[in-house]
Amino acid sequence: MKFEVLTLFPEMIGQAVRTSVTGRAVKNGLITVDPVNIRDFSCNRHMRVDDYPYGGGAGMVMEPEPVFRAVAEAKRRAGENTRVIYLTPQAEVLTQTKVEEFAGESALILLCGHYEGIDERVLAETVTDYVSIGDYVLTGGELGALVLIDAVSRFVPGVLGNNESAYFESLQDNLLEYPHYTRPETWHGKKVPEILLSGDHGRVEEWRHGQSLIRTKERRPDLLRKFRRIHTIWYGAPEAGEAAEALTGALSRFGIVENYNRKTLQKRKNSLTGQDLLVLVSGRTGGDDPGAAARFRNLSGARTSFFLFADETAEDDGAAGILQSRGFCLRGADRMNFSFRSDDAVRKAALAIRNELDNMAD
Ligand code: 6GU
Repeated sequence: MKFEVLTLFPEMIGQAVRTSVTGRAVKNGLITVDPVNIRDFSCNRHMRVDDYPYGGGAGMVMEPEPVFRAVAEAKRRAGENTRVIYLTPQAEVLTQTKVEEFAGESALILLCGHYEGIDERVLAETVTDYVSIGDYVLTGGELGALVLIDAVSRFVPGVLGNNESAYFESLQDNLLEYPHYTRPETWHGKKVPEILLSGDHGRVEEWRHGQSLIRTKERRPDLLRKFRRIHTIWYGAPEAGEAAEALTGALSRFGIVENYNRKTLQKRKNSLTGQDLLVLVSGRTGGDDPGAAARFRNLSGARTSFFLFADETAEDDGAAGILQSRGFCLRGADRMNFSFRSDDAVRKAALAIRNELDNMAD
């Protein structure tokens, strides 16, 4: 991943990024962070890049031309179609979903403003994304750029010790992390929760999920409204099962995957709530297929959102219509060729779902 950072304070970027996890990533060549000094593109002898605002008022405004030239230089280095992200409090606040979306790019250009801001015309002409890191005002965009670089770098393969952990971080699920403990077993008279010493992995996971819920309810009730328990149901060819497992894993650490080729599941009553999310993955079916109506006769929702992913080679069996008549609301549908299923396709599908969920909650 390549980051081009346009700034008046290049040393601020260089110093911070060469520390800790991002520092190691730079050393190992997994990410590159190249500051571009906007002042180098000044149009006058004094290297001035700002001027008084038209219409009067306090402060200075960064001129359009030096910024335009700096962006052009960054695009020469990173590619003409690279996204240009302007760090500004006048934007939507960065979310984990957005971070993952950015992580899907091979390069990003980060534009940091200073003073009162940048001339609107060059922003309109060059910027593709506006990002804020929170509802407070900073003196410039550099800290925002560093936050974005840090959060995105976690998704670059190899940057974290364990490749998996970027995805299994709590915010993926819109839940806060459960509490963590290490030795000693008793510290200042406080004991580590008994269950963590039990060695029962299943019960530990269940306890952690419960703790995540309690903590989110206490500290971030706004996030809890976005939490959806993922139920993935697949049927047809076994590749659909593989795609279902991969997609569910990319969405949540608490997801449930069920194989609806099995008659026992078709017979069992399965009622999902509005807090659940159904992901349907349908592969190519054989001659003994009972059809969508029979398969889902015991499955019902309560205005439960669902997404449908069908194999390109599978026939449309009307599953979407059946489910809509059984209390489910279709939020998105796509065709994927599961036999050519790539991790990239799964990641994109997961992102599409998360984006839709984030939007639904707002
Ligand atoms: Cl990204 N930039 C600036 N200048 N101020 C901010 C911000 C960014 N996010 C919140 N406040």
